[in-house]
Amino acid sequence: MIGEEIEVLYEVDSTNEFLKRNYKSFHDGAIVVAIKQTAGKGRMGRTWYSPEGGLWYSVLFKPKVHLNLHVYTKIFSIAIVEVLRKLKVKAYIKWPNDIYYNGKKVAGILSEAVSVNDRVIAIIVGIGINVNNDIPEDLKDIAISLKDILKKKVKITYLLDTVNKHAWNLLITYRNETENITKLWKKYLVPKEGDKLKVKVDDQIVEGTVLKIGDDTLYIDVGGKVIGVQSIHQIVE
Ligand code: BT5
Repeated sequence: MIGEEIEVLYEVDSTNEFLKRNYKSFHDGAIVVAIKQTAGKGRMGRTWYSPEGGLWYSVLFKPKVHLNLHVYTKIFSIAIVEVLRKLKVKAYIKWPNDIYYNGKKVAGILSEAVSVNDRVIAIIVGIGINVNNDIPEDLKDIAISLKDILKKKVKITYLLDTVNKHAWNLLITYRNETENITKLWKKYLVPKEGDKLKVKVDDQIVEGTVLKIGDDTLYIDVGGKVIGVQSIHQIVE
């Protein structure tokens, strides 16, 4: 189960970092929730704004057989989107793993592996959802909270519980057929294969068509030449 063991911290630098330091003291499926993070982080050293009112937590996995890191990220992306859709929030996944609503980011996921002597011994999946927190002025164009979408507050414990239960069901159902997780992930994914995109390549904006979607790379046909896009931030539109 996810969340049978739970540690709630009022304030911590980052729940991912906390679990990296303390994973030995927790069992498989344990979660660490913070009321606020002082150094919440995104991918590639980016900052994740995490004041009181949001849902900021990390899940620890210590299975006998590890799945690829992407599988855990996809499972939580799908779980969050499906739980939000039940709340009538038409969320979608923006490649590779951001949760968006109407062009703005509602949630983000940061999965990390803990390795000892090149062997993965634990996986930490960090989840950040803007729930009842305000969005600061400098992020208002790109981020949104559930309370502003629904015009009312959402119970954080309900969200935590339903996302975890749903993620656990997906994991148990599909852990031996991860191609079905990818299929489900693609169902909610934007862009889709065949979509037209504008991409920034060497400071030039070029238009292309998505040929193939990979976990780390989008393959785009730009006038007959195939280019690989590594980060969503190269995508303009
Ligand atoms: C992510 O990174 O989207 C992963 C976020 C994971 C956060 C959770 S919270 C619990 C756990 N503990 C941690 O320390 N982290 C995890 P990325 O795709 O790199 O997006 C980062 C970018 O999103 C920033 O550069 C900002 O532009 C934007 N951003 C920052 N805070 C935001 C927020 N609260 N809501 C929406 N966008 C935000």
